[in-house]
Amino acid sequence: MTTTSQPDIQFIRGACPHDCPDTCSVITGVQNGRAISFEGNPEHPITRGWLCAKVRPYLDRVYHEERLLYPLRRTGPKGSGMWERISWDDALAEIKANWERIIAEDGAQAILPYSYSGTLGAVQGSAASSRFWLRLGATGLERSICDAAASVGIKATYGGGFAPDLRDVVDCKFLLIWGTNPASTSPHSMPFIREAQKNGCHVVVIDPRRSLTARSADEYIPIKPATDAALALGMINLLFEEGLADKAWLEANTIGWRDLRDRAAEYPLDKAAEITGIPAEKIADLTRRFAAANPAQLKTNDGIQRHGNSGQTFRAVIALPAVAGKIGVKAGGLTYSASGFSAWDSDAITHMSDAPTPPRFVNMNRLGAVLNGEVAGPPIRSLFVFSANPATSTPNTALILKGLLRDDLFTVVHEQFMTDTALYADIVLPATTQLEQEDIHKASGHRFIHYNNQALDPPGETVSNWDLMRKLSALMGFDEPWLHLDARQAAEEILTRSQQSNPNLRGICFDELRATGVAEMKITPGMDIPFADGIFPTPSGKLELRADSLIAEGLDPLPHYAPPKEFEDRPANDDRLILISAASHHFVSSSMANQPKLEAKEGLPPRLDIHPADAATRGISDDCDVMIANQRGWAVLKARLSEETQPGVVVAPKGRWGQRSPGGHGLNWTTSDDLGDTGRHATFHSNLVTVTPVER
Ligand SMILES: Nc1nc2c(c(=O)[nH]1)N[C@H]1C(S)=C(S)[C@@H](COP(=O)(O)OP(=O)(O)OC[C@H]3O[C@@H](n4cnc5c(=O)[nH]c(N)nc54)[C@H](O)[C@@H]3O)O[C@H]1N2
Ligand SMILES: Nc1nc2c(c(=O)[nH]1)N[C@H]1C(S)=C(S)[C@@H](COP(=O)(O)OP(=O)(O)OC[C@H]3O[C@@H](n4cnc5c(=O)[nH]c(N)nc54)[C@H](O)[C@@H]3O)O[C@H]1N2
Ligand code: SF4
Ligand SMILES: [Mo]
Repeated sequence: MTTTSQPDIQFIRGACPHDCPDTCSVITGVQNGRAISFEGNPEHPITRGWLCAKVRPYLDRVYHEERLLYPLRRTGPKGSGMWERISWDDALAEIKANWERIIAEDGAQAILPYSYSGTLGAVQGSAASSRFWLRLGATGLERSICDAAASVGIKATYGGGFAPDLRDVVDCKFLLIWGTNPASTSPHSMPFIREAQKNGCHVVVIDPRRSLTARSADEYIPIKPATDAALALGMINLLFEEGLADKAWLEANTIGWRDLRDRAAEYPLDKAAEITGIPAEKIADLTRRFAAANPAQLKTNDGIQRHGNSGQTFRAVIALPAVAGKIGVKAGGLTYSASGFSAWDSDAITHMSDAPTPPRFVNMNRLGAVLNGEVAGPPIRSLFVFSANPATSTPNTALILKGLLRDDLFTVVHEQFMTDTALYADIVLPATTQLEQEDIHKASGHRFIHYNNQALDPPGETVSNWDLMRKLSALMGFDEPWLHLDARQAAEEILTRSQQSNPNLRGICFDELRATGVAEMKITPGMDIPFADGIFPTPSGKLELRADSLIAEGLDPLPHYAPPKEFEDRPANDDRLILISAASHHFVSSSMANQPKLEAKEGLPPRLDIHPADAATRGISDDCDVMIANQRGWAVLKARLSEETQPGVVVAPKGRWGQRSPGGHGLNWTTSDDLGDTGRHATFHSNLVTVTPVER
């Protein structure tokens, strides 16, 4: 049922597992047990038959000669890269012996599982990251590296992520793309945006640097990093001052609009202009045009979430379309995430009601600090990493490596490749790719549910995340059935139980989903156009422009602008520049960054974009090696003089591996592990570095 046959080729329907709003539907052609083609599903209304630059060559990844195929045990000092092949039985026995000793002395809380975005599947990602670890009683992980600032803001304000249908964008007349770069990070939204442009839509991008998306927009507005709250509040103030705010809609559908109006009054145009670096007339003009257009939409995502002040910034930005009266209109409103439509039942994923509450939590952004003792109670004595590469992707690399080098830390890494993190493990376990495992997927960018059928036998002795959790459950003597279901049973359980709590999922038949690989949700009437029914799943049932739910967490219930800690009180002669390390075009975080063709396409050697004015004062010329540095660490890149960034801001994409970079240092040697203002979120882009030429 799951295959369509040609003479001797089977076509298996699957889903892209990566952290990307598009969640493409993919079809793998398999002949004699080997994948010979990998393509986007032509019938899928969002995928439309094509895949992005990074995942199109997925078979290069699957058949990469450096795939890890067998368990390994460290034989030299930590990080030395000296290994011996061992059997799965020996690997598991060693894990068991270490864990039993640690648990006897300090309890299972001394064990920390660290996983994140390797796969976003409900089984291989979410269930594998929760069930066994809850049952074990391990330390819990605050999963705050990516969308924590926005999660707090969207829930407090709108009640959840309910974006307009991506396909409706074609009818939008004014699209404000704010702090996101979909041309790289959600490429399947671009054809819809282009069609809108053909239909007369005016597309504006607000970003500190001219991103790939900005290059094809109708208008690009550069902004000083982390000042977006001042811009949004300045615009909101003008809407009220000029009678452009939709007061009737605000009165009927929101709480706190008068408080927000009063707060916004603290941001007159001149002040907003001074803070953001955008001329006052430009802000006024943008505000008036956004207000006048219908339907008009604001599209935002992660770029504005990576600063110390992002929680309040995000709240200010998402208030704008509400004040302008754009919500509840087809093709208008706010696009952040569509995840709210497809929410899985959290207990169906985790079985937390059947397991003990985690004894404590640590914040994943603070991994380095945590491994070096920043934890209440006994230290972390065993770290288990899977679906993540913290030695590349988590901030403050130097501190993480110091922790990973601890002799008394027992580290296991389950991986497809010998990543910067796996290099420091005591035991490395080989992991499957998406073609070798089964899973069910929802999407954050659209309204389709996908099934990933297994296309290939696992190579060597590779094991999926979920099967590894089943092995670990058996190893530790846990016999609850919910730990031992196979992946298909777990997927079916998750869908079936979620259908009880989420009506949007009810029309989906599991067997049909497996057969076709795709099912469209039937959205509850009234929410098809988000909030057209005027019902918001917030405590008040209204859109909360003043979110009193935040007061309990010690937060300002109204958005405001304050600079991130990293940028406060900068001396007049401070010559440091702000480093923005947003998404690359050819990798997903650090995944794919070891595929030579993609690495070359992204650019070798890795570049740092610097404005010619900043380069001149530092004696930096095009192609010269430069060191970026601060109190946390350094990395070396090749300078590219570019007017696509602004003075004061340097740009280099995230994801390059340390082991493939000069001196073994990637960018995150410089990034801060300070936590942001709400959601204890990551602050990668609030990063001041000196930039100096280096001799090589
Ligand atoms: N090709 C590719 N796609 C990816 C990823 C990848 O690594 N590569 N990563 C995936 C993941 S994990 C995520 S979370 C998403 C991220 O996807 P996006 O939402 O696009 O986030 P970023 O690329 O981090 O940043 C987007 C833009 O925000 C800008 N920005 C930075 N600071 C500010 C600011 O203060 N104000 C404003 N207005 N803009 C700012 C950056 O310059 C950048 O152009 O993409 C996913 N998709
Ligand atoms: N400087 C800077 N750093 C950033 C960001 C930034 O904007 N700037 N963005 C941050 C963001 S948004 C995110 S989401 C994080 C992402 O950080 P991570 O979640 O650590 O993502 P990756 O670095 O891609 O590492 C994922 C690893 O999982 C492995 N993997 C893939 N599939 C599987 C599987 O099925 N099983 C197992 N066991 N392993 C698998 C891959 O080989 C890869 O090594 O990075 C953050 N890092
Ligand atoms: S990374 Fe995104 S665009 Fe690329 S194939 Fe996966 S879901 Fe599609
Ligand atoms: Mo992310």
